[in-house]
Amino acid sequence: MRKQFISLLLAVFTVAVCAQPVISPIPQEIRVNSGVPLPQTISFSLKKTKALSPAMLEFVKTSFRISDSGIPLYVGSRKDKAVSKVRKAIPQHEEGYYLQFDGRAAYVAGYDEDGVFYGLQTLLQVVGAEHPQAVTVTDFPEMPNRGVIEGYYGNPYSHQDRLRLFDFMGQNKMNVFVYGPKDDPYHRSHWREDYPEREGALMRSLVERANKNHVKFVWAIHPGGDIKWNLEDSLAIVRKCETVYRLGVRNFCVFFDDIWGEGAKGEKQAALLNYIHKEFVEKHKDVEPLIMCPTQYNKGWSHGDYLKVLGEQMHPSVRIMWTGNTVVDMIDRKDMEWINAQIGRKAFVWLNYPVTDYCIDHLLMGKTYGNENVADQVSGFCSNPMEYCEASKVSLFSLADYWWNPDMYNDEASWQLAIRRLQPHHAKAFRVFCENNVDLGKTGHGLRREGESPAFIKYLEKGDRLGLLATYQEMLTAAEELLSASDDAMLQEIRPWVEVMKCVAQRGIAAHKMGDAMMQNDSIAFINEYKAYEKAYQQQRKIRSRDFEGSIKVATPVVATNFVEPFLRMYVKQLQSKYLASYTYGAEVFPKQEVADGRYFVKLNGKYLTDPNYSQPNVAAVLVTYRDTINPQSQEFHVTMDTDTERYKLVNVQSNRYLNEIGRFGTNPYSPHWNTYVLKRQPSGKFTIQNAESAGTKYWTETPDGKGLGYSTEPDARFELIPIN
Ligand code: 14T
Repeated sequence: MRKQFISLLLAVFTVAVCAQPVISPIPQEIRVNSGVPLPQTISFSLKKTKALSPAMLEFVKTSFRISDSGIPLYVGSRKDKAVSKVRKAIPQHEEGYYLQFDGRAAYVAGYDEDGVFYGLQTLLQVVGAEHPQAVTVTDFPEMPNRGVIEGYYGNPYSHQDRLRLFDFMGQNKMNVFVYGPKDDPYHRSHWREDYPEREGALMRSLVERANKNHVKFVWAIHPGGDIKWNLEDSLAIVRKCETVYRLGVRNFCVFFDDIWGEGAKGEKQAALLNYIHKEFVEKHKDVEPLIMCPTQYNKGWSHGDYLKVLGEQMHPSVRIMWTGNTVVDMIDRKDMEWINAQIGRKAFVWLNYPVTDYCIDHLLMGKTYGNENVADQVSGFCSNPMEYCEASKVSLFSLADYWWNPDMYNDEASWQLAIRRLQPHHAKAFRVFCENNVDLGKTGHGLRREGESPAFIKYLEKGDRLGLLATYQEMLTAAEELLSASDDAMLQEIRPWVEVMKCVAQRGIAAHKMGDAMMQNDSIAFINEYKAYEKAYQQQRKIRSRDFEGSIKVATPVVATNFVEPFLRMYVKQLQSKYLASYTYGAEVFPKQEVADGRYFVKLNGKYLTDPNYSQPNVAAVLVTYRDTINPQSQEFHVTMDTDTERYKLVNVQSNRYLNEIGRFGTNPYSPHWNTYVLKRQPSGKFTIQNAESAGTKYWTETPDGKGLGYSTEPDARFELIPIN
């Protein structure tokens, strides 16, 4: 800290014009020697390369400008001759490095190979700056295992996603990737089976790319759903690990999360891990200690002696994962003290942020805040991201910053830098986008994120109508810029959300003009603007993400849900009733629907209508008494009026499958003649739902056991449609 302060002071005094170079993650100690004039483009001539590994040599040659007349560059780890001149300055810390670059020569001296790699990454940032400066950097990470755990439910990352992610991780000094996508069948549902040739080859190339970036590729198996605690299944796991070992993987992990019954027993899990340790890890010189995710992986779920049993019975080298006080939680020191005492070792944090598998319509692009400095209390700290790999990088960038040097972490500065680094050509527009995709709304997990739509809120509080108009216009301009530039992976990935932002902005502008028209008593303009508002809203409702054949989670993107969206709905509704109180012109354009198009819970007799299994074709809808917290969207429905029939269509939000006339999520193409229903609002506010046209005239009701949908000739007036925001 003190050193940092002194070097900061030095930097302030010695650098008159240029600010300190922006290095991320923020180094432990950086000194700027600003008297040295440096050219804009810098090339190096490589010296004494004998001790360098071929991979490192290749990395240097492909990353820097190399020329015989360049600045001499000496690269090596602490034992190498190349860096003997600066050996004493190398920090005694794994992955640490010393970098000295004074314009006449550059030394990149790592404590180890990882340190060399990170020193080179820093040098790349120094020479890549707009105005390169001479620097001396002494640096090391404070947390040992920093990275990403692909551990969510939903569409696993594509091969290209992962390749790009590993490069990004290398650049930002992250060193672990845990491979555990819930919906890779060879990880979980069919864990006993080998990867087919093609998938195996892809995994091999992933491991290569991870190695190149000094990222440990950890392969996880999730056997707890149907494991038998016998020798046969223990052998099956070791055998499977051997096949993955042959693909190049050297780090392994076993997950027991989200299971119950037989698989959840602590003694059995501990014995299995010990077996794998003995029969697999110890049999290979190059396999590192195991990691495991317990069933009781957060404090809220812990009970009995489960965690103590793991701690006492499991080999001390096995690391145990932990998500905090709840499933989705930020981490503080007290939490870590508690869990570490339970398990007799330092827990390996599995941070469920920015994962959105429980709120798939949202992107989490806001500031990453709320974690304390727990560097000395963890054996690792990884983030479970969104299934949107590119979008997740805003948070991952900041987490990398936090993991490396937690005391210097500044959530605001780190977020701003993430935006500039990820979208250098559209930083302003991307920032507007990020600002409007912050909060995740109410979920079963309770996490909320602050700071959404800051400009909008500022003007709303002041009652500044023109200010509000300016924020809609800013959103519109940003959306248009990002849509016309969709040339990189990030912009392609966020495109559906950008389209929604555009619609929200258009609605905002139309709503503003409705307000103007109202003040001017201009009913023609009012109705025209209402039509523009509705048109944009209808466009918005049609937008989907990941809506491809076989998609595991289709999203209906939402943007600015915390303030802008609810404000617009309320504002237009108010204007509409005010209008109807004084005017008749155009009144027919307002909806006369029994129920407005939107998303609803459909409840009968207090029970939720649910699509019980998105991967089972033609599955029957069920009625359940509880909210599904794993897959909340399985209980949500898009209810829309079919304009052809003026009847209603019910589509499950998660699976995107329509509910058919026999109460199943059908596989036939949708037909308004069969698959639309007559909804009638009763005086009680509840509804009846009736088949129509080709499907007859029967009313929906519950089956005699109360667990499913049945039919009756008598109307059942107990259906509720509960809107979801
Ligand atoms: F292994 C754990 F640490 C963990 O977090 N498991 C899952 C994870 O795959 C998922 O991405 C994450 C966020 O939804 O939460 C866990 O999944 C849950 C969470 C629940 F509250 C599954 C069931 C729940 F009831």
